[in-house]
Amino acid sequence: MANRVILLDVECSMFGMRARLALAEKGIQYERKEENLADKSPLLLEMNPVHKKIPVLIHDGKPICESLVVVQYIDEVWKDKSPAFLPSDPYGRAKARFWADFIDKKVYDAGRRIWSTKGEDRETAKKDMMDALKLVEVELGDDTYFGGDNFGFLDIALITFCSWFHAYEVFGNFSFEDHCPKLIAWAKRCMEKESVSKSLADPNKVCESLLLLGKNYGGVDQ
Ligand code: GS8
Repeated sequence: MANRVILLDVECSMFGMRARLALAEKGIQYERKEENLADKSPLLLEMNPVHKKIPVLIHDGKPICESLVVVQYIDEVWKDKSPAFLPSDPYGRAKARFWADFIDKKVYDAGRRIWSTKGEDRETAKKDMMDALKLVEVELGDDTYFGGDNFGFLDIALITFCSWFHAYEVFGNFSFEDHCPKLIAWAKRCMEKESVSKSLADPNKVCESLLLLGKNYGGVDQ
C-alpha cells in the first residue's frame, strides 16, 4: 500500500518521542508498534539489523533508523506539509544539526549517568548536565523556540528529554528550574502545543520505570 507508515517505538523513549512528535507536527497517519526491548520483535531485528534499536520508521516497507535521521526524513518526504522543521538557509540548518548532535552526545550521556551511578559520579553527571544545558540556553537566547518564531528541528530534538527531567531530578535531588529557568520556560511553551503534549510520555511514568531499573544501579539520593 502506498505511503504506509509504521513506527517501531517504546513509549518512554526520548528517541521514539521525537519520531512521534515529528509525525504529529506534519499530521501523518501511522501505525505505532510498541516494542519490548527485552524481547525484540523479529520485525525490529529485520528493520534495524545494525543497531537493533528503536525508533524505526518503516515507510512503504523501507526502514529509516536513528531518530534525528527519521525527523529529517519526515521533513523531506512531507515537505509539502507545513511546518518545515529545518531552516531554509544552509547555515541555520548546520547550526540546528550541530546542537541536536550536542544534545545526543552531552545531554543524553549526562542524563544516563544521573540515574545509573551514585556518589561522586552522579555529582559529576549533574554538573555535566547543567553545563550542557546552560550552553543550550545561550543558543536559545530570547527566542520563543530554537527555530525562532517556529517550533522546529532542534525543538523536536530537545523537548522529548523534558519527559525525563522529573526522573533526573528525583534521582539527583536537584531542580532544573533553579539552574536553567529560561529553558524550563521554553519547555512550558512547547508543552502548550497539542502535538507536543500528546507525543511526550508522562514524566511520572518515565520516573517509575527508571526507579525500577535504577535501583539495580545507583538508586535515589536520600
Ligand atoms: C538511539 C536510540 C536508542 O538508544 C537514536 O535513534 O537517536 N541514537 C539512537 N534506542 C534505545 C531505546 S531508548 O533508550 C533502544 O532501542 N535500545 C535497545 C538496545 O540498546 O538494545
